[in-house]
Amino acid sequence: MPTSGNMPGCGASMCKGKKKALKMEDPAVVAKLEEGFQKLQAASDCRSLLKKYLTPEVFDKLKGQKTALGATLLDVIQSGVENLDSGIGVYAPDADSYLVFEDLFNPIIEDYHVGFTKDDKHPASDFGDLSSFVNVDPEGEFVISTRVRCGRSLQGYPFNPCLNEEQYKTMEAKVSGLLSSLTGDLKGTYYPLTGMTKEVQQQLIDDHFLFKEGDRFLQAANACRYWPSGRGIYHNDDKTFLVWVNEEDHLRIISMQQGGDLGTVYRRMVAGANEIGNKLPFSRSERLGYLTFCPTNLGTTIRASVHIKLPKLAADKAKLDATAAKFNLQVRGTHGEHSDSEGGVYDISNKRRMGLTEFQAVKEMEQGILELIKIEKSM
Ligand code: ADP
Ligand code: DAR
Repeated sequence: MPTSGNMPGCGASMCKGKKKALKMEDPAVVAKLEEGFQKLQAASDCRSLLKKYLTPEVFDKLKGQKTALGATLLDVIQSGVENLDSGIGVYAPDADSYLVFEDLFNPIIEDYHVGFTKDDKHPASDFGDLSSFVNVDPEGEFVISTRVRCGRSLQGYPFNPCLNEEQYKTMEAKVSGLLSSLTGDLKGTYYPLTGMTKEVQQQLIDDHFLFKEGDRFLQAANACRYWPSGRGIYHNDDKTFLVWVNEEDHLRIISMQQGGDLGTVYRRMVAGANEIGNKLPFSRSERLGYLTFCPTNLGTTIRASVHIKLPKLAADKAKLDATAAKFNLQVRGTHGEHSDSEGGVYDISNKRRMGLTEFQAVKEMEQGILELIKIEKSM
């Protein structure tokens, strides 16, 4: 429910560049916004992009606006206000928020996506030559597993803060019905979170198949209401093809397997995304590419990662981070963002997702991982 209290309807996917700002006059929301802004201003140790780009001028310009669905600036910034240790600090409550609150989103997008300016346009989707990807670690010395995921939003539905329980359930029914028609390597079963035992759920999380629960950043963003209603996971028998339903995004389409065979993993994710996309209209912006709840996932929405051990490079974490950054790679802990490395295993993935094609993003990751392994071998 947007903070303005309006009951969300079905939000159309983003209009072609027209700003649809309405006047927001809810005094309770204005008061919370003023309080939140003062808190951000006072937080000298906050390093989020929200703090960096929510200047007094931008705040004054946006605080009185809302989208057609009733999403306000408070819906956008509340997670970053509550969690001052956020890296980004904002989420889009609906597709139109990227237009109505563009004075805040655009500089954040330009900063995170390495120079994707407000005048740039994300390229058409292009998965490229699927046969051109290699096994990044054929001898199996360093890479434990490889994963490629993309995010998708269903046209006609807003993002978490604007969804009601009925919509979560309708989306789950629509998606799980479609997934049941998948065949071959993609054939599998949908498991709703509702009714899943805690033991089964925890084992799926520990094995890196299922999303974690209780992410405080998502909770503060109003992304976990009615939990676990409408949420679940689909996977094939080998758990090499998985789909997350209504976690952070409407869909996360995931391919993963043991070892470093990036080509096989990528081809499976592309096949899954195409199969689902042929049956369900995805929400896509002419300028921003595929739309997602968090601006860090816009564009290709692709994160290609390896779980990898690089003991020599990782002996100096700062050096590992700096070396990875040279290849536009991001280093995370074993359980993804906001987690630590366990047993020397790091999750290393492409950082760039916007302003380049899916092929280029995964190729950048492939080349970067090959370079890291070469450096590790040379030490
Ligand atoms: P996202 O991929 O959407 O950013 P996370 O970073 O939270 O989400 O990762 C989701 C889950 O996927 C985590 O449990 C993480 O450990 C797991 N994961 C990510 N990369 C790999 C990989 N290469 N092999 C196995 N599990 C992985
Ligand atoms: N935790 C939020 C979001 C960062 C990007 N990760 C996502 N979208 N899962 C932050 O601002 O740090």
